[in-house]
Amino acid sequence: PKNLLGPGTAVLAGFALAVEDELLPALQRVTEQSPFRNMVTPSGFRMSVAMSNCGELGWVTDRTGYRYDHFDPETNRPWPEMPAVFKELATGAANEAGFPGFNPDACLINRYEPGSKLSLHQDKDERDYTQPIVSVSLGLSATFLFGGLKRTDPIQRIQVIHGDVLVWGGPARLRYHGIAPLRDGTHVQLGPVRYNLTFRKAG
Ligand code: MD5
Ligand code: FE
Repeated sequence: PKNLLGPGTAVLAGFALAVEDELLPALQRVTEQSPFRNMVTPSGFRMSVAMSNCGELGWVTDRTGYRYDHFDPETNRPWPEMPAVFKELATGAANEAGFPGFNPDACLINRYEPGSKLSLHQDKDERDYTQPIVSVSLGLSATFLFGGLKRTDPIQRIQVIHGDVLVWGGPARLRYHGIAPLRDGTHVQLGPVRYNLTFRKAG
């Protein structure tokens, strides 16, 4: 795998395509059980990215803060189980990137529509920063913003397309990152939308 983004990163171009026929129906089943919603940040802004989760723990935000929770606050039920095809894709990608034994307990599902964005941030709500994060891009392409360990470090931009899998671990785990506003478009299979599956060991 290439680590053109620096130590601890891997870009596995098209890695998810081999399982897309199982992945897309599984995504549909999960989000029928826990539908997409636009959550509110602690400062009171509604996010332009709509989210759901599967697995033992789900990432949530509301006026009280960010956290991982066993329950979906919209359905008051546990998050849907992580489909086997999701987990196997994530562990396979982590392994390929040099992180054997990755055992994700959380999968955040982000849905971007044209104009949706994710501002520059670090992922700091997890317990163990030695565990990598695996990100699967589906649908419309996006510009991934990749900074450094400080907010003011220079930003690299890379395009991520349907089927790409990125892995972040070790020295890259706490790098700032974000997604530029999604451009207009329609994906042949998924329509005017980008999905990102973000696998983490949260607990
Ligand atoms: C996305 N999601 O495309 C991205 C993919 C999020 C989020 O950022 O927090 O939901 S995950 C990209 C990522 C994770 C951890 C570290 C780094 C990038 N990194 O060091 O650049 O919806
Ligand atoms: Fe993030």
